[in-house]
Amino acid sequence: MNMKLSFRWYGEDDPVSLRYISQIPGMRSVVSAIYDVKPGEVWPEESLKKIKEQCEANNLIFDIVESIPVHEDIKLGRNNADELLEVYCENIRRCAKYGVKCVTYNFMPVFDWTRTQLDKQAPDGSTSLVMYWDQMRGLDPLKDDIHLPGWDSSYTQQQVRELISAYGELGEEGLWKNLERFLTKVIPVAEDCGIRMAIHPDDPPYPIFGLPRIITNEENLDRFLKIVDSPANSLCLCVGSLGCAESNDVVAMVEKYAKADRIAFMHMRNVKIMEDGSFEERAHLSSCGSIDMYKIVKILAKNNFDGYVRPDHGRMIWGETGKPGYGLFDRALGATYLNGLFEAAEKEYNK
Ligand SMILES: [Mn+2]
Repeated sequence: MNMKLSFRWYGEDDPVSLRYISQIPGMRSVVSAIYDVKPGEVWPEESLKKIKEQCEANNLIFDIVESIPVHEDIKLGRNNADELLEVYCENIRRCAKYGVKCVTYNFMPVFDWTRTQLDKQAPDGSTSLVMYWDQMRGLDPLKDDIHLPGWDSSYTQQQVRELISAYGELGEEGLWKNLERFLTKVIPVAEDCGIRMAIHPDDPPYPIFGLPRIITNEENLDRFLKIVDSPANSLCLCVGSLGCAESNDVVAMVEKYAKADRIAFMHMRNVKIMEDGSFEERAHLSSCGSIDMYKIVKILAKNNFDGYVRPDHGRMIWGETGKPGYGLFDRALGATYLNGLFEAAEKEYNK
């Protein structure tokens, strides 16, 4: 197949073993990172070498990183940003040295993603991540102690408040300016070492608690790609993140950016948008959610997409426990579903 099927692995502490991942039909690449080093610190080469070897021992390739986190001080453009950018570039060089071809990251202030519940039970007994506005409304992080699932628990409430007000002052244009500074420094380094940088959209793609969000819609993705017009400056097109805002036409976005060869990585997951704009993560199948996976895969195949694809979050099914969204079973079902769609579409369009 043209596309490169991949699976996220959280390292040795991940309850899902590389051996199990290697047993999924068609599985090629492992998406991982050095998770025990803080943002802003250099990744030890021994750790990268170890992942590479562990993957190879299981007949898998470690060639995609998710993610090298961007330090808040880079996003805020603070005094130490230049030093931190230097570290960031060094990490890109080190990843390249151990065979990495694609690096995912995001430019979201403070929180990587926001959900209100991680184990919402569906009628069939499976559980998944959800974002319900009626659980969200009335929460004010500047006044209340909030512990939403998935938020970095290493911050104290006081630190969260300080960060939120710093981003409030920075605003969207300030964040754009700091993103431009990041790209101007990082993309030439990535180009030099043969890595495609793939920005992950904001999840969800609209403001939460007044924090600025910029990687959210077509207009902003266009603006982002123009800052540095190079394939090394590409997208991690997460259909579930962009697709949980009804205003985003994800199918049209995939078409536009696949044609332009600006998608390095596809995150495939389905969400069901509810009437009030809340959303539930669902099984990958098109009929389970609001996103037409087959249409998206056909577009990719038509455009000879040869980048990375991974089944994004899965539900917890068959009694599995572990990291919410990152169990083995439902993501493996997602992978085989995607294999089927891609085989059909690639045979149809690449005769
Ligand atoms: Mn994603």
